This record gives sequence, structure tokens and C-alpha cells, in this order.
Amino acid sequence: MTDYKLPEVWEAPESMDGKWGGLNRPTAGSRFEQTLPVGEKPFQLYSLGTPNGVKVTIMFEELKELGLTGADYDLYRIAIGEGDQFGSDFVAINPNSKIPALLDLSGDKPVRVFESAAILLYLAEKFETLLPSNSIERTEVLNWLFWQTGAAPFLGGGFGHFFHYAPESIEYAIHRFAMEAKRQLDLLDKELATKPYIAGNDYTIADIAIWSWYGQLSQDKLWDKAGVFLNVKEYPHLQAWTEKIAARPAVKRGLAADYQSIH
Ligand SMILES: N[C@@H](CCC(=O)N[C@@H](CS)C(=O)NCC(=O)O)C(=O)O
Repeated sequence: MTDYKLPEVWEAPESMDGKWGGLNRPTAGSRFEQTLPVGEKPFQLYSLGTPNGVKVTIMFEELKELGLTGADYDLYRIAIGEGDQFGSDFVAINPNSKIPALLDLSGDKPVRVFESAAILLYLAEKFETLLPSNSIERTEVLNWLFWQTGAAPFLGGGFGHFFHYAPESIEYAIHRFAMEAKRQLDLLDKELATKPYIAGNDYTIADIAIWSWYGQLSQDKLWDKAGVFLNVKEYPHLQAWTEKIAARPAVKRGLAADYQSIH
């Protein structure tokens, strides 16, 4: 129990502890001028190898695996721990200051795309793959893609934050978010007991989005010993799906992608 008393109106503290505390501010927008490099390839991806970041490198590698040569990309590291996401050029691509952010330079005008699920959808539509054209099947893929977008903040911002990053272990917060993380894992396990991929018979952008968080958690590769803590081994169908996707050459390449410096 802390002795914190709620004031009537919240005010930002002078400083916050924890790995991310120093970066947070209650305001949006760019904090400094920074020109980003722009390469020759049709797509410019400004990102990092986090769960949201690897969704997009995996997607590009899947497109390349299919022989879609137009899916070539330059990949740049945005060091979020050092605040690169608040530079002016990055904020012009993603005003929300989060990786991943994509520029499509293949058309007459540059197109900016932010939010990892929006990027997956944009690329799937552009290259007409990993998303069924049949309306009913497409809806099921979008159900799971939007599920991931809504669910992962409970896992990452909630459970992962209080389990791994918070400066102290707060029992209430850990129970609150471990409960939800376990419920989400159980949901995926029950769904995957009935079909090979999360939206049906085929591998889609929904699998890419969900695997990047829940697959990596099932391999205990997200936060040190979080998989043990959440006993991920008790979900056999989720484990089998995780391993099947991890074995894909494009997934291996997407995880090992080489980021160029922006400085
Ligand atoms: N809903 C967003 C979330 C993106 C996100 O939270 N990115 C994190 C890294 S995984 C980030 O850039 N954090 C930096 C910050 O919060 O300042 C998406 O799916 O793209």
C-alpha cells in the first residue's frame, strides 16, 4: 500500500522512476528537430525490433518470400529508449510518436502509415495477399486483427509493465493484469484448438499481429521469465501454433532484420 492521496486535479510529477518514466510527458508533438534518412527502396520503415515492430518486418519478409519484388524496404532504427520517436520528421509520419511508422514512396505522392495493424492491412491490400478477399473470411481476419490491437495494451502496457518495468512490485496491479493476460492466453488456446490459424485455415495478417506478442510470450521471449510466471506451457494449442509460425523462414528473417542508424 502506498500513502499516495488522490488530488482533485492530477499534475505531472517532476520526475518518474522506472525505465520509461523519464521519457513520458503529458503532451504530444515533436520535441526537437530531426531529419530522418530516406533510402532508394519503395518503402521506408522507421521502427525497432519490439513486438509491434517485428510485425512489419515479418510482413515485408513474407511478401518477399512470395516473390513480390515491389515489397522492398529500407529499415531504420528508432531508439525509443533514447527518444528518437519525438524527433520532428518521425512525428510528421506518426503524430502519436510510437514505432512502427512507414512511408510508402512507390506512388505519385508519399503515403504515411502508422499503427502496426494499419500497416499490415495497408500492405495486405496493396499486395493482395495474407487477407482473404471473401467478405466473411476477411471479416474474421479483421476481428482478430482488431482484437490484437485492443488486447495487447493489457498485456504490454499492463502486465509487462508492472511485472518487468515498474520500479516496485505492486500486488494489485500484477494480479489485475496477470488475470487478463491469462484470460487472453486461454482464449487463444481454445480458439487454436479448433483451427490451424487464428482466423481459419490460412495464415494471415492476424497471425502475424498476434504471434508477435502472444507467440513470443509463449516462447518466453518477451520479458525475463514472464512465460514461466504466466505458465505458458499449459496452452498446448497456442504452443503448437507458436512453433509452426516461428519455423517460417520469413518470420526468422523478420526477427533478425538489420536496422540502419538514423544518425
Ligand atoms: N498501437 C500501436 C502501439 C505502438 C507502440 O506502443 N510502440 C511502442 C514500442 S512497441 C513505442 O513506440 N513506444 C515508445 C513510447 O511509448 O514512447 C501500434 O500497434 O503500432
